[in-house]
Amino acid sequence: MRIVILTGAGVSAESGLGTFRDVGGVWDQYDLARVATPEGFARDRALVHAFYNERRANMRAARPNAAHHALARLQQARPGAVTLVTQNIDDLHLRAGSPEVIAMHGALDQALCAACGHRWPAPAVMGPDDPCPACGAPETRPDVVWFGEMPYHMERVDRALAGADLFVAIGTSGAVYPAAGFVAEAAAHGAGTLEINLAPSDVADAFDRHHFGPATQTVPAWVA
Ligand code: BJW
Repeated sequence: MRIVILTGAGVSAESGLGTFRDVGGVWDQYDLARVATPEGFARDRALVHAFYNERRANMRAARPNAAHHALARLQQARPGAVTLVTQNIDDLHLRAGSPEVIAMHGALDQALCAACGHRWPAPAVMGPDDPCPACGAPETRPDVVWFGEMPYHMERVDRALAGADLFVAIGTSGAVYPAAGFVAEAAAHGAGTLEINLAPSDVADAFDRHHFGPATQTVPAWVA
């Protein structure tokens, strides 16, 4: 049985990291267009760095929860059979012991040079004038995927979806593409589909089955 699992912000919510679209979520506090688009970065780099510096500090203070640990156990128990794709830029799946994670929206702990494409471990605090250690250009940005940019590792994800027997989405609202389209893609290739979420997502109707409730309860119960 080949399983593809997609996770979103809901899986890290009970670790204290805010979701985006829930009431009081990140997009209630920040204007998405200013902090999560290339145009926003071009307009005010200091603001965007401050946004990600704060989230990096929150990530480093957070701990993986029972849902991250359950998914790591599942991957360890079925070597090579479970593809874990996350939209999250936190490192909680890796810290829970997941052997492999496809981070399609990038990683908070990586810096990227917009001039030469060099990547390196992000310091705790990044600023608009930080030079790239490879080319020296002051074009440092967080290595994350903003609206209008191409998510990472899509060929790998598409291959996994085409070969999946089961697709499971956990803690994601189904509001952002291409991830929101994975359920249809997997189903078109014959996979069964399961949504695990606090409440029905925007694409809930596309799933065969649902488990609703907090991830720290529903995910360990599903994995067991
Ligand atoms: C719990 C819980 C608990 C709470 N237990 N559950 C029109 C149609 C189709 C597409 C487009 C369109 N117009 C524009 C587009 C494209 C655009 C898009 O989708 N826009 C939409 C707004 C419509 N997408 C893009 O631009 C993407 N790129 C792209 O499409 O490139 C072209 C291309 C790709 C592939 C093939 C061909 C072409 C890039 C998207 C980049 C998203 N970036 C962000 C920010 C950067 C990273 C960061 O700062 O963190 O990524 S946006 C933000 O949303 C973040 C997340 O990864 C992403 C998804 O959010 P998520 O994880 O679903 O969180 P929430 O808050 O929305 O939901 C949380 C869920 O958890 C809820 O359901 C809760 O109920 C639940 N929950 N507590 C279990 N305890």
